[in-house]
Amino acid sequence: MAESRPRVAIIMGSDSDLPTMSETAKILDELGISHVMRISSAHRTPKMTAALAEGLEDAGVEVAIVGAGLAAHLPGVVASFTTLPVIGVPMGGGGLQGLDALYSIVQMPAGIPVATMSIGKHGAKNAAILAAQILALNDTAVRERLRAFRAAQTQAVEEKDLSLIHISEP
Ligand code: RP5
Repeated sequence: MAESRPRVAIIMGSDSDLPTMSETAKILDELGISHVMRISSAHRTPKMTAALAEGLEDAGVEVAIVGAGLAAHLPGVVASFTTLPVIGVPMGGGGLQGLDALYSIVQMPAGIPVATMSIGKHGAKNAAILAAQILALNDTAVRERLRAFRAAQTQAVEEKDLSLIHISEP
């Protein structure tokens, strides 16, 4: 990354979350946003999680994106140790196909919000875009890159539509 200071921290509960949370990193790379990835568990390494979350602001991080599965307490625990915006990503899979993680992350009690995304890779991608939108409030370069990202997305759909019309012609 061009900047050494990570603007976004991607934290996940286990390395088994990496295939999903890598999607977050890919979009942040595309948008030119510096980030750091960490593994820390709310249940297996609670002290490490507290220290990590407490140190985010001093490290210059502006947004935390936190992914976890099953009884997914990690996003809420991170949020309890920082006033930075925290975006939660529920992992899919498990016995309840990610519904357990979704409910664990989204049902935060008043006072400690977590902006909860959809389950799995869609949520992981949207977490990166939402983080970029937060940073874009005070960063015109990020805003411009977001606009270009949207325009490319629109163009890709239009091109697919055109190719479909072409294939369907007699
Ligand atoms: C959660 O438990 C992690 O976020 C992960 O999604 C889930 C399972 O972890 P592993 O047993 O695969 O390490 O804490």
